[in-house]
Amino acid sequence: MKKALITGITGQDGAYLAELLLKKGYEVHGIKRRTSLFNTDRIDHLYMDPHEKNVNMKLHYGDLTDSTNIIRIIQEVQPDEIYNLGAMSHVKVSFETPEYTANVDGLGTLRILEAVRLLGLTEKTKIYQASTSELYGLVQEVPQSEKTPFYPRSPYAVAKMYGYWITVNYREAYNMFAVNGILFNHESPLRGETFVTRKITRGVARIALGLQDKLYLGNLDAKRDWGHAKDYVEAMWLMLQQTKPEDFVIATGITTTVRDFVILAFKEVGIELEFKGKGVKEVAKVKSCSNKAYQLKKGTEVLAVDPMYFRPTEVELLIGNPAKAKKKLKWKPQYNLKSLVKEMVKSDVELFKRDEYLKQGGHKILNYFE
Ligand code: NDP
Ligand code: GDR
Repeated sequence: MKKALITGITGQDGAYLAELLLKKGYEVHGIKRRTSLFNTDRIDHLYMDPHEKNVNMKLHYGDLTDSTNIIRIIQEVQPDEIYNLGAMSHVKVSFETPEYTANVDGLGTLRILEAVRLLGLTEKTKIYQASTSELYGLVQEVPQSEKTPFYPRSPYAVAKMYGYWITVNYREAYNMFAVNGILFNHESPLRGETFVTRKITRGVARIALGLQDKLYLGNLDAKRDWGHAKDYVEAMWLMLQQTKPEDFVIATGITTTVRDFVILAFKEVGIELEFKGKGVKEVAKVKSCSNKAYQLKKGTEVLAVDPMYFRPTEVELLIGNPAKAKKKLKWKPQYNLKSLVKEMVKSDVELFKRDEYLKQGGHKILNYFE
């Protein structure tokens, strides 16, 4: 039985990857942080009682900022594969916590590589590093491929750039099987609530159900190449099954503005929008609402721009070229943007029906603006 160790197992990708590896018959180990409240919601359905026999999923307390902890866990587990997904992954927040982001996302990667080397596991353990399309930052060329030069535009991207190069360096210096997946944005119903797609689908669900009046967003002109996390974790696994360690871009090859994502998401609940104004004055109003269950009148303002969500430096355009992954990994995504948006909106409508019942019962329902 192969053993895999996943850092960031409690995150969006960690949850999908753990599920995939368990299905493939792996023994899965994950590193979770100690938090004052439980943080395992995304993987609770995979939980196995450690008191039972034949448990093939195990969680270890740890943190990417603690070398002693990383070395001990890797020594204990002796993994065949490590997926380094743990990170402070929010671009806007990285401007507020730049040093911590560098420590986790940059040095954290070094700690994993160095632990494998020090423990003499370089021939046994393959390493996947969660690199990102944010490395491309300020547009140098489109579509972006494995050969496109990097120009990072945030403390997050700069930290990930260190992670990228230290992975390449350990591969070349110590002959390790260590690879970068340069993944473009990927989303799902498990996406963190403050990333733009999930913020939009939650907002759409809450507005339709009468729990929220308006959605406030930042840059509506930003363009992203959005795929589904379920498809993207499959690509991570494929990269570690190759005979030669190589870096790969994973993307759909299609780019969409934030504004168009908003339009698609509202359409899923039968609401057509019309946009008015420009820049910080831009708003979206209801043009029509075909779903009788939702009481939204024509002309209701459901979206406004709030500059507090603008970034000091922005990544305006991402569009990836996944040709190498399609050819060498034979990677075939199952989702497109429409099916992704449909699944996310449906899931959030179901989720917030619970709040609707609570509201009907007289409970105060919080607004979620972050
Ligand atoms: P999430 O933010 O959903 O998950 C991040 C995970 O990292 C969580 O499990 C989190 O734990 C954990 N983590 C955070 N800080 C630490 C730390 N100091 N030590 C150990 N673990 C930590 O991210 P995603 O699942 O979306 O992304 C997975 C990885 O892929 C990240 O590295 C991200 O930067 C990268 N990436 C993501 C893309 C995307 O579009 N989703 C695209 C390209 C790259 P906790 O639950 O306790 O917060
Ligand atoms: P990104 O994702 O920065 O691409 O990083 P995010 O969803 O945060 O932003 C995408 C684009 O939307 C614009 N935007 C807003 N973003 C947020 N979060 N909130 C808003 O209200 C809002 N309004 C407009 C942003 O300015 C941006 O242009 C994600 C993360 O998962 C990274 O970890 C990963 O590496 C990259 O994707 C690829």
